[in-house]
Amino acid sequence: MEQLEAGAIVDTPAPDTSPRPPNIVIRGYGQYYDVLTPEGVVRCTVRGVVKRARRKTDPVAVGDRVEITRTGPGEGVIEAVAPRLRTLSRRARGTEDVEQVILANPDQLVAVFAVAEPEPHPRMLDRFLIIAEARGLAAAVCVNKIDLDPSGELRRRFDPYRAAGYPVVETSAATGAGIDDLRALLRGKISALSGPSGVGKSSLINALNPELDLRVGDISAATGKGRHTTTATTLILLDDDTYIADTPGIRQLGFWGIDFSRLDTYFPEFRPYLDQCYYADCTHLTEPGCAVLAAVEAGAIDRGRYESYRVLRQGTGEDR
Ligand SMILES: Nc1nc2c(ncn2[C@@H]2O[C@H](COP(=O)(O)OP(=O)(O)O)[C@@H](O)[C@H]2O)c(=O)[nH]1
Ligand SMILES: [Mg+2]
Ligand SMILES: [Zn+2]
Repeated sequence: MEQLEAGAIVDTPAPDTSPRPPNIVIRGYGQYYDVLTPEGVVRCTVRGVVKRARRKTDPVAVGDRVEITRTGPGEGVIEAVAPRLRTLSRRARGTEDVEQVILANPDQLVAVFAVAEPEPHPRMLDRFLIIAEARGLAAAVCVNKIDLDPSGELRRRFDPYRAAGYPVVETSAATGAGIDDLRALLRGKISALSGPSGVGKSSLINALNPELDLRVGDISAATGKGRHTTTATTLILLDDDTYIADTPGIRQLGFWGIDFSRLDTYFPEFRPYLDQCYYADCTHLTEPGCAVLAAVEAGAIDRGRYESYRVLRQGTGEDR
C-alpha cells in the first residue's frame, strides 16, 4: 500500500499551489525517459509500481513532473509522477479507451499557421482551438511567414481570432520579425506548438533558440526517433521555466474525449450570447430566437467560425 501510494498517478487535478517536483520528462525512448533535473539530464527507467498504477493512460509522458532516484552517473529511476494538471492527448492506436499523452501539463497550445505556403485553412485552425478549449488549455495563434505577405493583406484572415480574444502573434522565422513577440508569449510556460506540416514550427523553434539547430523540413530530426515521430514529443528548454514542444498536427490529435454537446462553449466569442437564446437547449443551428445566429447575421460573430461550429455540431463520425 505504501508502495502503491508512491507510484500512484491520481486523476483529480492537483491544486496549482501543490509543490511541483523540479524534474521534468523531456523525451521518451521506449523504456527510457530523459528527465531534466537542476543538475542536468538523467536517463531513467520507470519503477514497476508507477506503470501498474494506471493502465488507461501513459504511466509517464513528456511534460510529467517526476521524482527520481539516481542509480549511477546520468542514470536513474522514476519513482513517482505528479498528478497531471492537463494533458494534450489522443486515443492510443488500436484501443477504444486508452489515453496516449502527447504532452502532459501544457500551459497553452500555440497553433501555428502560415500566411501562405501552405495556404492557411481557418477551419483547421478552429479545430486546434476547440481541442485546446475542451481541455481547458489556453490557446494562441502564431501567424508565420509574414515575409510572404508584404502588403499585410493575407494575415487579415486571422483577424477573427483576435476578435474572439485569442492572442495572435505574427512572425517570420526567415527574417526574425516578431520572434520577440513569440518569445514573450511563451515565457514561463510549457507550450505545445502545433500546426500543419510546413508552416515553420521547427524553423520558429530554431529562431527562438539558434543553438538547437533542429533540421528544418525534417520532423524526425526534432525527435531523433525516425519514422515513429508523429506521436513522439520532445520538450525543449528555451529559458528558465520556458519549454516548448513541437507537437503533431490536428489529424493526429483528433477529437477524442470532446463533448460536442458543449461545442458552443468552446467558441469564446459565442459565450456572451449563449444565455440569450429563446430555447435554453438551443443548438444554434436553426432555432428561432437564436442569439448566436442573430450575432452571425449582424456580423458580430465571424461567419467562417460559425461555419466550423455548424459542421462539427451537425456532423458525426467522419466529418469530425
Ligand atoms: N518564407 C518563409 N519560409 C519559411 C518561414 N519559416 C519556415 N519557412 C520554410 O518553410 C518550410 C517548412 O519549415 P519547417 O520549419 O520545417 O516547418 P514545420 O513542418 O512546421 O516544422 C522550410 O522550407 C522553411 O525554410 C518563414 O517565416 N518564411
Ligand atoms: Mg517540423
Ligand atoms: Zn442559439
